[in-house]
Amino acid sequence: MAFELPKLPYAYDALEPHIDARTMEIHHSKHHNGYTTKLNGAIEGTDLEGKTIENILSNLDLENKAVRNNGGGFYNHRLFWTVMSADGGGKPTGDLADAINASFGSFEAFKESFKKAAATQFGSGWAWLCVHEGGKVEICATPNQDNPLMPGVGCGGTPILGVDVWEHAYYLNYQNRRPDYLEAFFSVINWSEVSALFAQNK
Ligand code: MN3
Repeated sequence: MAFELPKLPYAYDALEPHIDARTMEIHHSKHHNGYTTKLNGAIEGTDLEGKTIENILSNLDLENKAVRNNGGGFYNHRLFWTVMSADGGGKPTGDLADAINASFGSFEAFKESFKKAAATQFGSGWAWLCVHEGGKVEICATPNQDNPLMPGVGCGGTPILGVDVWEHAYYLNYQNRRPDYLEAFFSVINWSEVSALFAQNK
């Protein structure tokens, strides 16, 4: 079974004005589609074919650049679409809110740390909120399409929130103003989905 580009769970314009429709369309139909196609090409006929993306990335040989870049790109964007929503924003509640308070002291302190990790990732990459076994949450950032599932990369654990800071994610609307894009991202975070991922992976 080859990997398939997942459908967006909303229309391209659903996240406006925070993330514009043109950016979403290009990002999903060109960038994510490209990673998916190249991932399938990279694993075809190898012993990685038929494995889950989580299994592939968790056991990745980092020297396998085609799978590292395109498998990471496939997984990262698949997560990214689901952690945003037209009726997102606000704050997490329940167990996730407790875990965030335990690690960072407050939601506001978490938000500042997350935005800082994303804003200071040099060049292209991602910032993550990850959950470890036992429920501790941690922030980290990774370059390019790396992610914390990859052995020895980032903070480990399972990503439950990620923000894409490649320029293709924001340049049309925000040009070089990455901090403005990050503030806008917080207006569309789907905390109910992030909470569900926390509960599944803690
Ligand atoms: Mn991207």
